[in-house]
Amino acid sequence: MLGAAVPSSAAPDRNDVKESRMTQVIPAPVSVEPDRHGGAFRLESDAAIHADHGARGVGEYLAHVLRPSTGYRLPVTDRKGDISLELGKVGSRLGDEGYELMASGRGVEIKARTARGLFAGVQTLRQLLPAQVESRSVQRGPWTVPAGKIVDYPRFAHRGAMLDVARHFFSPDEVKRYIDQIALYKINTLHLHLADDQGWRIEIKSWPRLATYGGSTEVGGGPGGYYTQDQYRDIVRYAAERQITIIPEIDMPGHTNAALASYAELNCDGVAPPLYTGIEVGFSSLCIDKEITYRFLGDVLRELAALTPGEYLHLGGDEAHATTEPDYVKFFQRVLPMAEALGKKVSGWHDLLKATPSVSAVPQYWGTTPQNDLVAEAVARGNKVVMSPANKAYMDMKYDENTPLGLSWAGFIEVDVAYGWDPGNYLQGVPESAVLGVQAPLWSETLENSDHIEFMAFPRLPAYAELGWSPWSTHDWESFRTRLAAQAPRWTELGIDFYRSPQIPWPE
Ligand code: NGO
Repeated sequence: MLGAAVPSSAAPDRNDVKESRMTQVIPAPVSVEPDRHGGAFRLESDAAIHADHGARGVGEYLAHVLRPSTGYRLPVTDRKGDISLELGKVGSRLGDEGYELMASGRGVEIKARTARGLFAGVQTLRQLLPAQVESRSVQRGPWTVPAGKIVDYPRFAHRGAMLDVARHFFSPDEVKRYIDQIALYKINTLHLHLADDQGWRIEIKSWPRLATYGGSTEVGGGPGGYYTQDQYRDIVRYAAERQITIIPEIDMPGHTNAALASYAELNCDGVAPPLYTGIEVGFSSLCIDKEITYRFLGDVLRELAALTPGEYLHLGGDEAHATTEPDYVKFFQRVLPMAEALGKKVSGWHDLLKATPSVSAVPQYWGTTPQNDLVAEAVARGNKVVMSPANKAYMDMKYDENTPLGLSWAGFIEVDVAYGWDPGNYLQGVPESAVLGVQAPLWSETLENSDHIEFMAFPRLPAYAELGWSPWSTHDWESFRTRLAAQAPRWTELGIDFYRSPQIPWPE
């Protein structure tokens, strides 16, 4: 039975296929020089992975990716290796996330200043190997890497995805699966929308009913769920091993029905509303004039900050239609300093700018027009912005009118629309230097499981990843659609259920 998992007719690994792998990487690297003489490195069964001190974790991660499909032992060693992960001096323009990858007949060398850079190089290396390398069962190979040199570093520091675990709850394993998928494309932050009207998803020990009651349902009335603090810490650790920082969001003062339902005393009239399982927005508000509101948020933010090694807490702030504007400002003028006193920077939907947060706060632009005075004024004061324009970057928007999942309030977003905008030159008054990066949110009113997540995120997520990572000089729709098509066999190996956009020349 040993041979059963090995396909009987492995595709021939012709030279042209190998070479094209070098020019098909997503996100497009800064520079790619295939070796003029062709040639390739071939990973053999006795190969070892060398990892410098400080790069051991990345070495183990690479081995963990390569072992199932190759069937090789691939020990990770500080002695010589065929694939070598080296920390040290590289060109200064590479920064903390950049890397150099050199492949020749003798081996593959990845060099970077930090483990983050090596990790990015490892993602590139995966794409230089045949697609079958992503299989979870032993495949035949040969495991070749085309010879050549890649020098690469990101355009923007923040390359993010967001998952709404409030409208529908996703289990820790489902979240980890998504983390693995976004890591493939050098995404370095995952924003988790942890609380909304329909559910509170994180255990807060000082207010236990938030999770046990407020987390007990979801859109459509299913059982919902929440992460215990241990489970959440485990997710944070899992992400960190993949060089991804989690940004936790507690939305406020609107989008708070789950909290208000859990504790009657948080309501202005002292009466708890019922749990909510619909998809309307804008009807709930914390009680701005009650002291308990701030005691509550003080506790929540303190516990959340203690779970968060990353520098940001996201305070939501969107669609507070049930809060008057003066109340909104009053509210955030009390809450913003609370977050900062915990040693955290604040992020929030750009609506938050109504309360004029400090210049260290990062507004996330989710509007649908290329002009917004609040954001332009904040940039003039010195704030940096994360770009998530809903009509370009919302992965919960349908691809077209036939898409079975998703919403369409911001329009349809086919792959060309997802790819076809420049985050560094999109919003009036927001030059590239004021853009921290790009984030693609995935709201889950209509999404219930990993299949649904994948169908909406693939193939758009790689487009946002490329907008965030690659130099604008590489931006080219024709090239992108061909390279995107070449990713499909990898997704198939990984069991990713993707949308077969008619715009992309998928292989048969
Ligand atoms: C809006 C709204 C969310 C919805 C989402 C659906 C923001 C920032 N607030 O985006 O509550 O889930 O649209 O696309």
